[in-house]
Amino acid sequence: MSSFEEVFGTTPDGAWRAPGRVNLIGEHTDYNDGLVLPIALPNEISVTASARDDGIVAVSSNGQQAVIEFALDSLTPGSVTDWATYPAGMAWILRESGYAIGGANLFVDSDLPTGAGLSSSAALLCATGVALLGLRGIEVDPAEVARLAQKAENQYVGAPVGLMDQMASMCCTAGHALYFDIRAMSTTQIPFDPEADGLTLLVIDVKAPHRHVDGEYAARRKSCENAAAALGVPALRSIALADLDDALSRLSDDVDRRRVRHVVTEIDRVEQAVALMHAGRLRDVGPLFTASHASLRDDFEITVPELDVAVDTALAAGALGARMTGGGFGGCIIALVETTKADETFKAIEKAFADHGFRTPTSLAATPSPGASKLS
Ligand code: GAF
Repeated sequence: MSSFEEVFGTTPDGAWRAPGRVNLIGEHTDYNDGLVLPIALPNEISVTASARDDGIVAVSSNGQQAVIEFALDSLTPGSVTDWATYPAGMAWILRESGYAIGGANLFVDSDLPTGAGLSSSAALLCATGVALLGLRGIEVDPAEVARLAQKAENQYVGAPVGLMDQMASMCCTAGHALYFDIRAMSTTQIPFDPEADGLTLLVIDVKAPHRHVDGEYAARRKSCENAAAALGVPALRSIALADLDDALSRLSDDVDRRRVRHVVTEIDRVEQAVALMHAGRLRDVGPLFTASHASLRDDFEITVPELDVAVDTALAAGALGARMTGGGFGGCIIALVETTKADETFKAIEKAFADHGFRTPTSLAATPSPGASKLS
């Protein structure tokens, strides 16, 4: 354990935080101009910071003695590597976008698991962004910080991600899911309180080993873009569910056809889920989760055995619905269960994992939490 004071030998000017997320439904739809429905988690990344007047940013994190330093003036994509590429990328995009940030000492702490598909990258970018801006008293709309964080991840880190994770980290509110329409760039806060209905949203990290996540993500995105171009639309969002069969008949590539079917049906499932939540019918959202998982497994082909076993076991234990959440190829599942069955559902998954020789899964609290803010 270390602290800002131990590492930098001075007192901080303030501390800022940004949370991770789980997406309730709407997977791999964001980069298709679609709809998503994430909640922010209580797990978050904090950045404790002080301003410096020499144009240098120094970053350190809990558990690491090393301090990594870079000069704001000489930042270019690729110039800072390892985990510090995220704070460097955020500093770079803020400067490129004309924000008068200056040098800083940044101490990063986290209770958000990395590599679990809970968007720790977006949380680190957003926490760094609000800290660097906050140190200079610069006020920026949260959705704009999210957009800058996405640009940093796309252009500095080199990951072709969509805008869902950053928006969740910046714009979620406690007790709500964030209904985000990417094409319209509009957000609506949807009350989400499973406990009030006697329900629990289980979030289970299946601890699957990393399997070529980045390349597969880029390949899915490319496939969607190729299909949109072949269909003569700006993005797959433009294909209505009623026109899906016609669109599929115009595509020659079977893989592209299945990718398109996932995206178009998934966007429709988000709309159905939101309508059911508005109508107070949360239990009826369960089957949409399960249909989403089947689509991600069979058409989008981004599940792994751990995710499928966890979902199948949750359903066999009586879950109302379950699905993988996030980018895929590992990470977490969510399962909507009667609260009275939450413990036995998790135990059933633990047993199934032991039987399959998988790593031991862990569960997280899924309390819908607020987006990024100043801590002190
Ligand atoms: C990852 C990406 F970062 C998001 O933009 C989104 O595409 C998600 O995978 C899949 O829905 O988290």
